[in-house]
Amino acid sequence: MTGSSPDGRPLPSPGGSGRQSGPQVTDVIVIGAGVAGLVTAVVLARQGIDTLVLERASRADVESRSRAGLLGPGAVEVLERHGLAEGLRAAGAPHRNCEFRHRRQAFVVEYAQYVDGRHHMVYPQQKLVADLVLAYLAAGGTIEFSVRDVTLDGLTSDRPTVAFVTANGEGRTAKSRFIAGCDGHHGVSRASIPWEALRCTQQYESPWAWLAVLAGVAPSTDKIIYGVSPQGFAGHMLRDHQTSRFYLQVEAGTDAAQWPADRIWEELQARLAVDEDWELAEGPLLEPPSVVAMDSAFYEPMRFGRLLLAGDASRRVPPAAAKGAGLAIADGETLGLAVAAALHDLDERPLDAYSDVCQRRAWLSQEASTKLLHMVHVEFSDPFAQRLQDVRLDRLRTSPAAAADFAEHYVSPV
Ligand code: RFL
Repeated sequence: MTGSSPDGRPLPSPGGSGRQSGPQVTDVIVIGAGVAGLVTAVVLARQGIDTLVLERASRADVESRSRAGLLGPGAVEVLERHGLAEGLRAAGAPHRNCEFRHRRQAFVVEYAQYVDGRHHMVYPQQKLVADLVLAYLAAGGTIEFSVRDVTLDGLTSDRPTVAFVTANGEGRTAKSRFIAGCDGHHGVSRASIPWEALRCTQQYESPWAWLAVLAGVAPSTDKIIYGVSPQGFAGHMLRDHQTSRFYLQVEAGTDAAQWPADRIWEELQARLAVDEDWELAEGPLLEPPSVVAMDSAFYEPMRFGRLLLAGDASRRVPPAAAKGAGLAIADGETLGLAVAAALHDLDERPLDAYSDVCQRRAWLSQEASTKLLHMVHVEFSDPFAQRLQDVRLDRLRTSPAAAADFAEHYVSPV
């Protein structure tokens, strides 16, 4: 197998799976070098399975794209099991409690104490992606970055194929035994499945969205803050010592351009304010704010012939409970082990169970997300819903049973 040079460009192959006139032949083609694709690829490559990863973005892009920061214990356990948690252990921060703010009063939920100490780690997703790329290359895997025009064919045959154009403009075709579709929610993999073969269960048009803001300022807190105020929800998340992530509840369809920095800080200051000595430090925005929809969608089954979907390619879970990356990591492990069983032991039972195993985890995570959204989002025109929200937050503050229930959702299954 070949690797990539440090800038991510493909190195020439000594033979076998590199550049050649006929189709390249490999065991598994993984489309997408996000967390789902890279965990799948590492699990496969470590088992000696010939694997080719095709990624649309450059290596520099995937290693600098800021997204998730909070990883639940289930995801961390997957990474530990495969020796992929070294960077996270060295530079990540444990996270065992979180703070709610409601009507200018703050209270902390020590959630880890209700779930045997299970807790999150704060570690930027792009750093994890960089760790996974290194681990995959060290296992002898091949990655082609900056590919384009990826098309899938023959998915119900024994030898599905993928055509693509390399970074230097060369058209290529690769044949494999399986294809792992890990190319995110708008990728080409799911779109290659005939629509009648997929069942989509979704919640259309959530009235809410989040304005996602990344600021170059040290967090003003050592724990995540979920702020509920008459102006709406505001979240203060942690990334690293110089970077903070903030979210503001906005109407779905909001144009992020209507939110210049001054307006963002004014609104964060108002929504996170408490009747105690606390200041929110402001800083420069590190990227233009974006609007993240709170819509949810699940596509089943996650298998069509020899194509298996994983991670965001098979669903969209709102980022409220910070489950998306964890689910993608867990899918990657399940997929890698199932394909390995099929190739090494001719045992297709794990592949047959793959979709159900992943869907169960995902729906549990959706339930956690839905509950948290109802806890923190303000229904401006519905006083009835607001009174119920008051009760929910009050119970969370005062009832150990309510806190334990929150904790279970917050840390499981990923
Ligand atoms: P990714 O990470 O989107 O990776 C897919 C990869 O596929 C590539 N690709 C293609 N490659 C080849 N050919 C094509 N045609 C391709 N089309 C796409 C893309 O370039 C990309 O590299 O999907 P994956 O691996 O399934 O991982 C999913 C997670 O990224 C996502 O669920 C999380 O980021 C969600 N999420 C969070 N999850 C958490 O667990 N904890 C969090 O704290 C958290 N915070 C967040 C989040 C998502 C956010 N956004 C951006 C919606 C915060 C935000 C703001």
